[in-house]
Amino acid sequence: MSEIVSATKKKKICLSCIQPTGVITLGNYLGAVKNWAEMQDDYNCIFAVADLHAITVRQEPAALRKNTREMVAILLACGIDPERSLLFIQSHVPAHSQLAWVLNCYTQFGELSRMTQFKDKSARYADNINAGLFTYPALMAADILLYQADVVPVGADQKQHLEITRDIANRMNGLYPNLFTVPEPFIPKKAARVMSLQNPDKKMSKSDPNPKGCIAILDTEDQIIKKFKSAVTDSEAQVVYREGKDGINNLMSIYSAFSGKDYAEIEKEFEGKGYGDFKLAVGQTVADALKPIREEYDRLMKDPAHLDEICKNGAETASRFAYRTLNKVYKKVGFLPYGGK
Ligand code: ATP
Ligand code: LTN
Repeated sequence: MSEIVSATKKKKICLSCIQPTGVITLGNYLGAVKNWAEMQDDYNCIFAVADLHAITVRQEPAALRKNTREMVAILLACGIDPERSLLFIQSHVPAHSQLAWVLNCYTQFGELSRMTQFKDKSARYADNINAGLFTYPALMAADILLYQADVVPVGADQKQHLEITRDIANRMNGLYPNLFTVPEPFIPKKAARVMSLQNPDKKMSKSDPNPKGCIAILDTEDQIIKKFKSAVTDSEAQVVYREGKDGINNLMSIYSAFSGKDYAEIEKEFEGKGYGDFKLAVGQTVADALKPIREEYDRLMKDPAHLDEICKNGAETASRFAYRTLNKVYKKVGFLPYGGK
């Protein structure tokens, strides 16, 4: 028994979050959520729905509420197990906003100005370049550092945000020793960046206005196969992974992530066959893999009270961990404790 306890104690902490901005895409699934589910045995996992981050882009309140609850059901349907992992909603644990403020004061304007996500999003939402969009990485750093996370599984697009988190942690540890664990990114080798099926030079994104380029995890088999059939490729008609063949490379990477086959095996499997056969095989493989998730999601959505209960329990436990770190930070930066002690 004591062996089991000490083995459990040694497990590293894994943390990640996702914004409730719509149904997750194949990109979110392969780049992030599928890995989260697989990490639950080896790590103490913490997952949150980042609703505070979502309002950096204008949200319709009723839609945000609906998307937040749906995201919880999606994560559960993808295999996140509340018996083994903490699952909660970011705004339910106020320590995230509280630590974010402190970290804002230890983050430089210059380093925030270099964030590519800020540049992309401020170009896309030019009429709402708000301060939250700019300081988004400080809130993300708070999410991670509050729980002293060792690893953060994310897609390749979040690498820069993890680097700034590490910089903030190191900077604060330099001033106040042993304050934070400096987290490592965990970025999958395959499908770390799934591209749009219509614009293979753009990442697949859940807020893409063109639904044809994007596979939503809850799409039906027919929708999935249709979207893969109309995926943009090239005129070479050869299934090989090579620079310049962005469309085919993307499909091969998706197929590889689901089938476990490497690129050489895939090239061999489709030697002498056209793109039509290949696209159909990828579409069918994806549809088969996503079907059980869709069915489980439908089942979970029939009982919203159960979803809310999971979030409440998750937030209560998360708060205990979070306030331990927040209190330590408040003390180190020099805030007089409440009650004077
Ligand atoms: P939005 O369109 O609202 O900005 P998004 O689709 O980019 O959303 P996020 O909520 O920002 O998704 O990201 C959730 C997780 O999915 C992150 O870990 C991110 O790195 C990963 N991710 C997002 N898009 C992709 C993609 N195309 N390929 C691989 N991983 C991705
Ligand atoms: N910024 C991330 C979502 C996110 C996150 C986090 C990821 C918010 N807080 C903490 C990892 C750890 C995104 O847009 N994908």
